[in-house]
Amino acid sequence: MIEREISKLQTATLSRIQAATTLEELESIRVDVLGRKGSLGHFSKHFLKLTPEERAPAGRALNTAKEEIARAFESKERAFADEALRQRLESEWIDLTLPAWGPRPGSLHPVTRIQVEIEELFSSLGFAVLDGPEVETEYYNFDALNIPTEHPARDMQDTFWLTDGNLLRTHTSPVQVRGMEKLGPPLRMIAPGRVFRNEEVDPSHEHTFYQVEGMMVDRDVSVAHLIYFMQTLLSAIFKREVKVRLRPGYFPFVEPGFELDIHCLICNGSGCPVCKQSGWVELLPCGLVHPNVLRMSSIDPEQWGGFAFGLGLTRLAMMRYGIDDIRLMQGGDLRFLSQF
Ligand code: FA5
Repeated sequence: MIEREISKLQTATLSRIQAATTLEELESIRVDVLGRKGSLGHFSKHFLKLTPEERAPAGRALNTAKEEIARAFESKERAFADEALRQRLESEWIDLTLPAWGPRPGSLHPVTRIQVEIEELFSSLGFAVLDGPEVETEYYNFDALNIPTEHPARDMQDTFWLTDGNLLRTHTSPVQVRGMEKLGPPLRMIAPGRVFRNEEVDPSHEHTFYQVEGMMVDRDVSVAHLIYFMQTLLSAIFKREVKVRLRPGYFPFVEPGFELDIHCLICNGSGCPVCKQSGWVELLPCGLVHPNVLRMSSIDPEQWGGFAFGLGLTRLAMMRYGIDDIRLMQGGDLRFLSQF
């Protein structure tokens, strides 16, 4: 029976189509079955040998087989096309809702943060914020501050001398002199900046660190003014009660001179490498401006008086943030810096 043969071929072809895994495979099945010399065409040739009664059901079976097989090809091709599209979409997929890469946001260095706070505080108290050069002349760094060439105070600060006779400033105090020369009395100024000393580096000493110079020149300025401004400064920075002590200190450009020390906030006074086991950190030398210094800047000490201070800004930042080694400050380690 030819119908049975056709039906067998139909079933076999449908399962070959079903099992095909590539378009090429499908194409070769098409050639095998529907091609000019394909198996279905082979049946058509046999039709001539059939009786008219046999021909009608055989023709129907052949048409059904052709239709079924054509439908199976079509649906398999669609499945291949769908799969190809799915794979392409998957490989080209991007999530447009993800944040863009962009540069990583930075943050202000702890020293800069405190510097900005101090500048804002003193500006609100009527102080000008001045800047001065990091490469200074010997005159501004020493002579104009009552530190003559032979004075032992020059040995207190190991200096980086430049070959042209200038130096890297060892403190921000030269800006006092520049401020007095430029603005004259009455004067309220601060001068934050970087200073350099040829020192042995340890947990509390750097060769490059920051200070804030402060100066007020007016009539009848006394130690009471000095203490008031120092207390205002420290309570604004620490936002809590901090223990301080004032002891006599010698600086040729102030008379009397003081050292204001802060109770070590790293160890709470019990002793650590930052406070050199003493419980106190030297933070803020200060005093009343020496008459010679006023005179050198053409200010009459009979008419005017003043106070000055030189705050160790890097050490202040260490106390504020509990940083126990000054070398971290300029080490450039992002693990440290990204905490601020
Ligand atoms: C001076 O530099 C004076 N010009 C300060 C001054 C100004 C006194 C005005 C009186 C009137 P001194 O050398 O002590 O003083 O330094 C001031 C502060 O800088 C110190 O209290 C300390 O907090 C900080 N400091 C000094 N040396 C270092 C260092 N190597 N590393 C980090 N901080 C330092």
